[in-house]
Amino acid sequence: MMLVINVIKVPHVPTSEELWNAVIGVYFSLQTRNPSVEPGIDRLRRLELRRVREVRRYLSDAFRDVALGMPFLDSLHPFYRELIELMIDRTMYKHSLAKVGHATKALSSIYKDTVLSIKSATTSNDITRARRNFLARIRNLLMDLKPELDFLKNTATKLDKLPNIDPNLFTIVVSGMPNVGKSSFVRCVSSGKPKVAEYPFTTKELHVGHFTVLNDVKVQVIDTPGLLDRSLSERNRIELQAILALKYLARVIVFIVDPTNHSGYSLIEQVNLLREIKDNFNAPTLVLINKIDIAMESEVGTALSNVALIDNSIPVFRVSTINCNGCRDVINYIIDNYIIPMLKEVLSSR
Ligand SMILES: Nc1nc2c(ncn2[C@@H]2O[C@H](COP(=O)(O)OP(=O)(O)OP(=O)(O)O)[C@@H](O)[C@H]2O)c(=O)[nH]1
Ligand SMILES: [Mg+2]
Repeated sequence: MMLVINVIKVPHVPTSEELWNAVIGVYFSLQTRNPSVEPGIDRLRRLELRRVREVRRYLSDAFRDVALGMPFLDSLHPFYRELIELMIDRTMYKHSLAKVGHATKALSSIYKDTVLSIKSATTSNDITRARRNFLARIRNLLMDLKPELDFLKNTATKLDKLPNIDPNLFTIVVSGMPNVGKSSFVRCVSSGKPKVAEYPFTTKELHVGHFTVLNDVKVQVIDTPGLLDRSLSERNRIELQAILALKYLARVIVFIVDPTNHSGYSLIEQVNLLREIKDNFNAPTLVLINKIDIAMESEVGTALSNVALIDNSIPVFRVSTINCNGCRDVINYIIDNYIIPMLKEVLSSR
């Protein structure tokens, strides 16, 4: 069975310049140990051999840490794999890791050539020449890796900022069009504190919050960027993150509708999106009619009947996420109808 890795850990990725500075540091920090007893050339030879050996060890460790430390995409949970593929060019990623990995071979061959030159040196000038060649070749090797190391460093920075999502936890994914109150809902019901603002597309990436049930069962709530009413092929990278959360993480989908014209999106568009989500994802969906503090009764009524036209068995809640009214009822419903039954199932299968 393939091991699926759910947490993303990234190593420090040095730049070519950092590695070069470190090489110079390692090289010249080593000085001759017993200056007086050995004849000059032997002393120089021994010192030079130690220096190239240490540089080789330092660089091969650095290359290995990067090549093996960066995540292996095919071992990741598909949610993370596809999320990362939205952010970076997979081909360039694989090429960069392979090139850094292969640099160890080039390093070995530079090392072997240099050892031969140092061993066959008969004058101190020969040793100086061997050193100059060695450092020049190492510098070329490092500069040749510059685009790949820069790319991997940039990738590591992006991966480091990924939300800490655990695909194994019971997960509620909050979805809907922009500006309808998704982030406000997540703030009401979980530890997550995503930004709330009066303009659409405030949320541009996934945010995670948690709450606990029965003292120690951790539940994950994911805030997603708003989706527009359009087909999958037209969706941009920001929307696709929301799609991945719906596809791979959602055990329950909370779909928020703004029945007023406050969000800037019509009820028809929102209901079309709801239909699209119901058609494409299997997780049970709950609908929240939000902003009831400002909605007219007629607006709420129209929203309710349009939702019922899609599926009159969808559980619907009236809420106001600006002051969290009704939000606790939504969570209690999810706990009673989805989380407790899941826990009972887990216990009975033991
Ligand atoms: N009157 C009223 N305003 C609300 C309510 N819930 C949210 N808002 C306002 O609606 C705006 C959008 O809220 P957000 O929670 O940021 O909405 P969102 O769906 O996360 O928006 P995006 O991240 O842009 O997709 C903010 O100005 C909120 O204060 C509500 O229940 N009543
Ligand atoms: Mg938001």
